[in-house]
Amino acid sequence: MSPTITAFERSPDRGRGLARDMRVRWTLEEVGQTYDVRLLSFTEMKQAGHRALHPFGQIPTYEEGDLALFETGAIVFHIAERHAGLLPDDPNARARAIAWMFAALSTIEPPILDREIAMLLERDKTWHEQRLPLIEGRIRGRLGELSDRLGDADWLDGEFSAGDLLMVDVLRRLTGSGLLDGYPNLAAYVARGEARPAFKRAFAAQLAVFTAASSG
Ligand code: GTB
Repeated sequence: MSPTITAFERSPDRGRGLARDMRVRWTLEEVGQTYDVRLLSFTEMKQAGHRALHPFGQIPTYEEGDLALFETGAIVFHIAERHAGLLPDDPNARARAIAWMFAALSTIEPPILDREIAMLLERDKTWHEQRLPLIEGRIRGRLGELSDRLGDADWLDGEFSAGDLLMVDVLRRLTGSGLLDGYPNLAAYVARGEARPAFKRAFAAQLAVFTAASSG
């Protein structure tokens, strides 16, 4: 049985694959698992039916038989655990790949998210001009450390893993900010992720939703 995920009926990112259903779609494509998508309006996301699946009224969710999950880290981990290809078999290598999943979501993503909030919701605040460089300084600090660790390797720890998938997806949120420009190895790392056939299929699928919504 194919799992069902939820996604924006009309994504505010205009089909650039920056909403968080993208990482779940990409994961499913990597492991060759077909899936269905239930599209939600902002109103529907906040209604009791969806909140039963997602306590915070957000997308994406993941339903598979009796199981309903929210939080993309948990969803990607669940899929990666049940299919071959995204987590190494060797127990230590597997633990390190999982550490990179956490690093993407709890060390790299938070300052990037702070910047998005600053740009989208705090531009009119008197302190916006002071706060933005502080946030961008924190992002650059993390990018520098990540860049040093990646060096000239293709992926963070051996073969491509769910850790790389989440890290690339998180770094893509800097698209258009210019912040990756100072780290050519990270820009190339993101490009390597985006060149994967599974990424391209996932990207095309989410873009098709936006294109259909815009032409309707
Ligand atoms: N920690 C959760 C997870 O990883 O699953 C976060 C889920 C989340 O933030 N979902 C967002 C959402 O539902 C969509 S992805 N927001 C609506 C709400 O909270 O009411 C965030 C997002 C939105 C838009 C863009 N964009 O326009 O570029 C990028 C990312």
